Amino acid sequence: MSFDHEVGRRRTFAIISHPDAGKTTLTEKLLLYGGALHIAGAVKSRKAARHAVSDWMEMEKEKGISITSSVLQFDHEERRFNLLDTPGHADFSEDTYRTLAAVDSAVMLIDNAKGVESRTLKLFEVCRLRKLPVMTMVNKMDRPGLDPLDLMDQVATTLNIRTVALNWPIRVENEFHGVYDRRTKRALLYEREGAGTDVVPELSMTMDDPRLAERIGPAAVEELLEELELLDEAGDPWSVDDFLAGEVTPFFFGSAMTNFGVGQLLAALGELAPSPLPRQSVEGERSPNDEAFSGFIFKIQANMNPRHRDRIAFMRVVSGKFQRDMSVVVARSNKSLRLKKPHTFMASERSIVDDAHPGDIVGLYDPGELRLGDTLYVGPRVEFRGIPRFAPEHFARVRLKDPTRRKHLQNGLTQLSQEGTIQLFYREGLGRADPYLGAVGLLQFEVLKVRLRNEYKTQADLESSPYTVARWIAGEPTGLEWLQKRNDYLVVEDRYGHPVVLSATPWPLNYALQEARGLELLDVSPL
Ligand SMILES: Nc1nc2c(ncn2[C@@H]2O[C@H](COP(=O)(O)OP(=O)(O)OP(=O)(O)O)[C@@H](O)[C@H]2O)c(=O)[nH]1
Ligand SMILES: [Mg+2]
Repeated sequence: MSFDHEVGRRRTFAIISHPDAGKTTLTEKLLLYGGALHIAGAVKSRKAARHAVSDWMEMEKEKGISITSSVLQFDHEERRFNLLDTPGHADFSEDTYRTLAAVDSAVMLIDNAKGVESRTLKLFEVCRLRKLPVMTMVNKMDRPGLDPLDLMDQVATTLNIRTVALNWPIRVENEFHGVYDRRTKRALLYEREGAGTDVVPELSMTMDDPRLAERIGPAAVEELLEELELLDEAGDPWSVDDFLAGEVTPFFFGSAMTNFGVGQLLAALGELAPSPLPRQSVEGERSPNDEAFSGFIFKIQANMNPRHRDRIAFMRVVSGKFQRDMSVVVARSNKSLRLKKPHTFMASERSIVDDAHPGDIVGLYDPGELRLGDTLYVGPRVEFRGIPRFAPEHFARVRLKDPTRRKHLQNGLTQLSQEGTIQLFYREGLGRADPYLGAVGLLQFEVLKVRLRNEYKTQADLESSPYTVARWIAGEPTGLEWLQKRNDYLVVEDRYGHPVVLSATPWPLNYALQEARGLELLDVSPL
């Protein structure tokens, strides 16, 4: 297969939504329909011995929520998919934002009974900033919910984007029978069999097929025809270009739990979602078809597999061909690094890869040389813009129960902060001892404690601290000097030595902005 063909057949996308809309369930079902899984394990069913493939972390299995994003690669028909399942919980939004930097499109899930929720809005805004094309899947159609037209209207008005239904639900009195595919003009009726662990049998037919009326009744067929006519007349026309430009989102209706509509979504992803896109770098645009290899790190995860205590850096290939054992340059440090034993992923299962193409996500063994946002390249220098950190809103200090474990604690804090689990802020004159821990959401602290205990055998208590605001200090040096001269402002440093000011309320910072000449305060870390 030629290089260009390899690039063209790849689809790299993330699934995003408010918590509990069904991302992990849909992920499993896409794998099932993609032929990568034989039996889908029930998400959150505690009795079942199997757990969702992408919720692999101990705490995820216990709580039934996703805490960290998962990478899954599979082939289906002509395509190679790189799917990233993201956590919906706001406390883990930094992880989700990083993941969105690595994909070319997103599937936004909406719970049919709830419509657009707070996280839906936030995540959609990030997609818009990154100009990502977004497909919308209305999930849980097996249960009663809002009117499909109202849902489309809600998305259009609250998210300010045009909507076009590419399939339409066939429902009679809240019983979900299947979908009408508006592009092929065929009705797909599913058999209600089993619990969604296998691909469900489906019947495809034209609208005048007598089997349709037999199944849902002639009155329901009439009603469906009217709805479809209304969509044809009043709805926006479908345009792939508008979708790729982020101006319109196609709608799909389905039920990840019963597998209804999952096959259609997968087919649409293969057909409509963009193949790998160029990326902006300091040196200009880098096209996937460029021969020189480049990629960037968007996620670092230590101890994924308790049997291998190692750190994996997840790289998105941007251009050129990646090969096992190749030597690359790390743009930040200018150091050369040999990439031994690279992996592809099926959540926590990994297998060694010999090569990879633009769009692929590769897991690299990180000997401690890599950071979030790092660019790796071969040939002419290229540096992609890094991945920002968000200002924490919760702060704590660590109280160690057993002082002999101090080294392990330091080690754990450093590694986990490099992954982005928490952020560390150091005080002047104290070196790296006793840092402030910062988190965007409180659950991050819970994850930290559990991981310190399980992975670093360190029992630590967290003592919360009164700070709620952190701002990176930028602008003229006079601004920083003004803050440092006063003893009522706490100035600390992040891992890279950038000065940061912490405060219990926003007011003192507003005052400083008025008084300190040349001071700028940022709520996202400078790159
Ligand atoms: N009735 C119904 N329930 C569903 C459907 N899809 C998912 N669920 C249920 O919704 C709950 C949440 O599903 P998950 O797949 O864990 O949701 P998620 O979006 O991954 O959640 P987070 O990762 O924690 O944000 C589970 O109890 C699922 O069984 C569906 O199509 N119909
Ligand atoms: Mg999940």
